[in-house]
This record gives sequence, structure tokens and C-alpha cells, in this order.
Amino acid sequence: MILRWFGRKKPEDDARKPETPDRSDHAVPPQPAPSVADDAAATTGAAASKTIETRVVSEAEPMSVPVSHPIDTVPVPQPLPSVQAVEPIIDEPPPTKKGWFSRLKEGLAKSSSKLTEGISGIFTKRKLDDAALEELEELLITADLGPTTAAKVTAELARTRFGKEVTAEEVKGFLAAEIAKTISPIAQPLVIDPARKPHVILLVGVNGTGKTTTIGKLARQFRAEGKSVMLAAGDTFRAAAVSQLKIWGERTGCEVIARDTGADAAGLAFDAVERARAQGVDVLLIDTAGRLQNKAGLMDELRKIVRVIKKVDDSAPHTTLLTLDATTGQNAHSQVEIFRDMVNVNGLILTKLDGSARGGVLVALAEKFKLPVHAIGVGEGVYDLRPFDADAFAKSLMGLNAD
Ligand SMILES: Nc1nc2c(ncn2[C@@H]2O[C@H](COP(=O)(O)OP(=O)(O)O)[C@@H](O)[C@H]2O)c(=O)[nH]1
Ligand SMILES: [Mg+2]
Repeated sequence: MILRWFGRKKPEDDARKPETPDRSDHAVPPQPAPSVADDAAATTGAAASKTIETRVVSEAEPMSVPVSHPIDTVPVPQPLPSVQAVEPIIDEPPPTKKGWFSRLKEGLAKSSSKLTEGISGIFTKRKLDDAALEELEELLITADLGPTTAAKVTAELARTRFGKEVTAEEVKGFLAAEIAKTISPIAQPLVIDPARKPHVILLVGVNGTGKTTTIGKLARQFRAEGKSVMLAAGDTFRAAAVSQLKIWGERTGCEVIARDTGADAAGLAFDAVERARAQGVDVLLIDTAGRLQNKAGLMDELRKIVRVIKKVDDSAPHTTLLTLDATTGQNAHSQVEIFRDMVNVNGLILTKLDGSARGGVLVALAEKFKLPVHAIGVGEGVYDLRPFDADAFAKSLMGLNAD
């Protein structure tokens, strides 16, 4: 691999060609590997003077990975570019910010008030009978928890309390515990495999669900852990998407691999993986487009991205994360199905749990798809990504306080 940086041609380079995406920079004459000084030159005015080093690589600055020139013109090997600075970024959220739990609780207020008011209506000085159980089951279904969970938790309530007088408070506590049991197996942190350099994370999801924002938040988190992170602006469809990612790169001190609008996303992803590998970067986060209105086109594009990434590392992408907007409720089910059919989604991030979320849907998704939820978004800021805590989530869904 390293040899490729020095311009030697490997036999598989040719074999790979037909599947290798459009890399107009192949024609670029050999160039030395970029030095830190080059990097500084590539940063824009204000950013260059910051202590955090940010590099934005664009079409104008061709990837300096010369791959095909005769052996006899191989330049004298030069040192690889240094792995980007990995000093942890300043990592204290502004102290005035509302705590994440209260934001989560506020975000879930719409769901939780529906549930708690419903439960209070059903269980006012009343024995737990069949009619009450049926009403409760219906309430849970209309609050997006899904028929399976609704039937399971009401059956469990009947098993332990049937014929007894139960209070609304008791029912809420019971449901919170049952819901926590259902969702705790999917509450799994996103683990970065240190053996992978890079650990490749592909972000997929419908436009507006929070892919790019989540990349920024994840980048901050990994940088704060001292990891080196590279971002790839694979949503080449919209100019705004590329500049949005560049801004996140500047904020978090991460190199951004970007090309002009309309460029081949798979080609960009391919170059990003090669570059991250050559630099020994810990984590590569790849953004993608999410135009569901052209489902066939999107499927082709995402599959091609995955295919070409595998040309560099056949175990990649190591994590394919689907972002789901929690305010869209039931629609999340079909989004999981659609993206799971396109690419091998193996983790979820639920975003916008701070704003009028329909949180019940997370419980139904857990039951149906059993995909790990690695984190939840509770705001637009860089600190607003939290590990998914099953217990805290279940309690706030039932309008209860955390311990
Ligand atoms: N309230 C809130 N807004 C979010 C969250 N995540 C993303 N957003 C906002 O949702 C909008 C779309 O996000 P973006 O990352 O551009 O979505 P993408 O099209 O999937 O890349 C932006 O305005 C974000 O600031 C979140 O967790 N909470
Ligand atoms: Mg985006």
C-alpha cells in the first residue's frame, strides 16, 4: 500500500481499472506527497491561522497519489505525510446549555404526554380487567410502539397484576421498565476497531435526516478521544452539502476530502479510503446523498460506493449507519427497509429526539429490526450527540424523571 504513495505501479492497479471509478487525477503527473506546509497552504485564510489544522482537499488540489508512471521515473521515496495532528479538541460543552436529559424529555414530551394522559385516563381507581388492558394496548400502538411490543407489555402487566387495583403511576413505572428491557439489547456504543486504519463509517439516510450533522458530531467525539479523523463529502449532488461538511471539518479539525458538485461520489470515496489508509487515519466518515425521489439512482450510487471502497479494503465499510429523523414517526420503518435493501445497514442513529419526536417508534424499530442504535441526536450543536441510554429513554418516554 505504502508503495503506491511513492508512485510504484502495483499489478492489481491495472486489474482494478474497470471497476475503478472515474479518477481524472490519474493523469496528473507524479507529485511528491503533500507536506504539512502544503496543508497549511490549502487551508483558507482564517482557518490557516488557527491552531487546529484543517485541510480541505478539492478538485483544484488533486489527490497526490500518483499511481501510474514508469518505474524508471519513480521519484526518490519521501516520507509519508505526517498523520494529521490528533491533539484532542477543546471538549467542554458550553456550561449554560440545558442538560441532554431535559432536552430529550422535552423532545419526547409530545409522545410522553399522549401516553401519560392516556394511562391516567384508563387507570383511575380501576381494577386491571380485560377492557383496561385492551385500551392500554391500543394506546401503545397509537403512540408508535408497534403491535408486538404493545401486546407483549400488556400481557406481562396482565400476568402480574390482573384483577388488582393499579394506579397510573404504577403502570407508567411498569411500562418504563418493560420498554427498557426491550430496547436495552440495541443500545450499543459505536466501537471503533483500532486494527482498522481507517475504520470506515458510511452514513446513509434520507435527505434532511441529519447525516452531515451527525458526521460533525461523531468527528468531534472521536477527535476528543484523540483519534485522527478524515471526512469525505460523498453527497456530491448538492453544493451546499459539500460546504456544510467543510465547515464541520474546520470546526473539528479534520481533513475533508471533497470534489466539485456533480463529481462521481464513488470515485471520491475510493480516493478518501486510499488517502486515509496511506496516512494511517483512525476513522474515515463518508457522507452520502439521500435522494429518495430517485430511488434506483440512489441505490446504484450507494452500491457503487460500497463496491469501490471494498477495492481498497474488502472488510469496509466497517459500519454503515442509517440516520432516522425521530420526528417522522412510522415512516422510519420503511426507511430502514429501503436502505437495508440498498446497503448493509448495521447501525442506526436517531436524530432530532429533542424536537417533537415521536419516540415510541424507536421501541418498535428495536423489536422489528434489532439493529443497534449507536447514538441519539438531541440538538443541532456539535455536542448534541449522546450514547443511547435505554433506561433514560424509556423513563422520559413515560414522562418519568431519571434516577
Ligand atoms: N433539533 C435537531 N436538529 C437536527 C439534529 N440533527 C440534525 N439536525 C438538523 O436537521 C437539518 C438537516 O440535517 P443534515 O445533517 O443537513 O441532514 P442530511 O441531509 O441528512 O445531511 C439541519 O438543519 C440540522 O441542523 C438533531 O439531533 N436535533
Ligand atoms: Mg447532508
